[in-house]
Amino acid sequence: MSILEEIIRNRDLKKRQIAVLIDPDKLGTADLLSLVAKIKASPINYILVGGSLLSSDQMDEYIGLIKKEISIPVIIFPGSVHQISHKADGILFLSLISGRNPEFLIGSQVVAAPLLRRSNLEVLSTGYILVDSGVQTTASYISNTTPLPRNKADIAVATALASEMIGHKLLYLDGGSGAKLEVPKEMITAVKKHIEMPLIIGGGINTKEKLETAFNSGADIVVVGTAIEKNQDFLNDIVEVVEGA
Ligand code: 1GP
Repeated sequence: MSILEEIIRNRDLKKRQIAVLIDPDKLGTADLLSLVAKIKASPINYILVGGSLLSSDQMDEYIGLIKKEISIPVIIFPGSVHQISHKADGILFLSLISGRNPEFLIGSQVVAAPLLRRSNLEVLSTGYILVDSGVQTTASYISNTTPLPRNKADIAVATALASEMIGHKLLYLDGGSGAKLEVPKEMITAVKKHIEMPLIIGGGINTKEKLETAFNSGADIVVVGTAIEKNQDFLNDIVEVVEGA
């Protein structure tokens, strides 16, 4: 089964799906291995690897280490073309549709496409919307784009509809890594009501309550990065929310 089929099947079964985001710059090998062991013993569905500003040139080695230990899909969440690794299972082929910077709408994708065609990576076409989260995030600064205003659910809906009409297969609403404020629940609910494709939510999810709210508002997958990076025991809270559904 492809990764997309797995996401859709879980969504149709109303399963709460979790993706743990790992930034190779922030997690050394020893911490990585202990985290992967914990993930292996949990119901986590996917591992995302990447970051908006990544200096590590060890993506292959890093992902190789993860793949050796675990069988759940490992998906690249790329900040740039340099983060493509053939060791992963798939890649979020992102188009930053909240922004108006052509480089992140189509430029990088053109450079990446021939590399991806030669790889075995599953390409997951994803409309990527950065939502204002109270502070400027690395993603918005590096991409030189303005995030979508957090009180404008109508703009989020229109953008999501355009994304679906263009043909994206997934929609990702992201406050950005370490977001001070998570994506508003009203925005998640409004977007969910208008689209068929699976909805991914991330950015600033660091409590059980926020995780629960994201799922109850309509998230099919929630991405958690910083909270686990700071405290791997947060995985226990995640398991409670996922299994308490
Ligand atoms: C960032 O959505 C991801 O792009 C995860 O965010 O690191 O805040 O969990 P956090």
